[in-house]
Amino acid sequence: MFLWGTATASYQIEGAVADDGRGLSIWDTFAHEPGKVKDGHTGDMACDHYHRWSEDVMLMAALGVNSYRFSISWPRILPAGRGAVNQAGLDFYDRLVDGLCAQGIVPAATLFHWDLPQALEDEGGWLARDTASRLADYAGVVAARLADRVPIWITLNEPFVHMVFGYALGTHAPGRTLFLDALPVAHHQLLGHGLAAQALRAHGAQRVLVTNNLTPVRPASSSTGDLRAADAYDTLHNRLFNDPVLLGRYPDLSAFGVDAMPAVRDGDLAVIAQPLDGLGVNYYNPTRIRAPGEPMGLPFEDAGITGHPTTAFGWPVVPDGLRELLTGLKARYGDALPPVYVTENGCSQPDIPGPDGVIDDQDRIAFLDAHIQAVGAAMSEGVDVRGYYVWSLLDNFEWAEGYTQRFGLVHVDFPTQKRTPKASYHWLRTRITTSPTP
Ligand code: GBH
Repeated sequence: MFLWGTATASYQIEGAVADDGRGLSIWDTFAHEPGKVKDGHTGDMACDHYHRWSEDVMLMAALGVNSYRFSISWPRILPAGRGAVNQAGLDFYDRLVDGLCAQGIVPAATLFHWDLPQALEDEGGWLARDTASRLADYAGVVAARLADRVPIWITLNEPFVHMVFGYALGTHAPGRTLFLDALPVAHHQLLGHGLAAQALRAHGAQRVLVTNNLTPVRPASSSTGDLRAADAYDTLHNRLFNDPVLLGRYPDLSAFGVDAMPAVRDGDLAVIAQPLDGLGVNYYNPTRIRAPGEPMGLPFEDAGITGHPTTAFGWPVVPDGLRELLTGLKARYGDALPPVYVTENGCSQPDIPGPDGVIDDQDRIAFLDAHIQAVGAAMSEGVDVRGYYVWSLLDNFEWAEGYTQRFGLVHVDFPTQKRTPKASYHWLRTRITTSPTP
């Protein structure tokens, strides 16, 4: 059965940040620091999903999806990041999972979607090797309670984006600006993935995945300089996170003046590269890269994709990039590529109310239609794709953009928390029921 789903993440929808013993995450800290998030928005209330989860499950049931990808808030389960387990936090996910199962919706749980317990950040966050072991402990705790009903587990969401935005550039929590010194964050997350995968399996998880944010990289021209730059970017964005997991080795980082991946110890790669049941792929857009104008900095420069429409966020809309990405994975990894799950794809669009008051998000419909067709094309070219999840079910807290970017199939009026399905929601229901595969 092909999995059609919607995806969300804990800090982006739950709110209830002080309820039932939840601890602080790095996003609570970051969002409350003036100037970090647009308009001073925070996830304090978000979509109030913590209290409105059953309404949200019914929205999914009526949409007709057969799977739901959500993330578990680590500081709800382990308020201090380690040690004492907060049963009330586990109870929340227990209720949610039962509610999903009652509607025939397969739960797919992500362990880490960027909301690290603040207590672990105080001990170094992902710069500290110990955080990898803490992720594994947390994985064991949640799987012991939920793996009897949650068949699909995703260890990490987009470790590239967390490293770059959180630790290299500082535009996301925890707001560090370490540039290339952030590389240990990649290794420690990947080690955490491997250790958590072992813990999940030990507690009965059926399918263990890791989700990477991937982008097909297009050189701006066929000049040697542009080709070399594109290769360097591909190495940093894609291969740094795929190769260790799928091939058991890091790519050559010499273009970055790095002769060996830092923080790696004997045996780590064997832990990272244990068999996976699927690769989660989040796709938003391709990247066009040229040689750097200035030779001292990074070995690439973003040339920008031109000649395509853009979303409200300014991201180019290139559906064929998803086919290119999926077939490219198959070409590069061959039999080492496990089944692929598109664990996020979607776009932001401003509200355009139609005559009946329903948000008439035709651009989102066109976006989803074309990207689903791209998945279908990749499948007919031999890529084993098992699922497609729309980002996102609800308009939600879009990280540094606060509530200014709306990605939902369902509109949320934040002051009242009223949910109203958009035109795209109705379109997707028809699309899913008309044909069971992309
Ligand atoms: C995902 O990240 C996250 O998992 C999710 O939490 C988030 O809400 C969602 O996507 C929407 O943002 O500068 O034009 O080349 C997405 C990571 C990183 C993808 C920046 C697009 C740049 C586009 N994004 N990237 S562009």
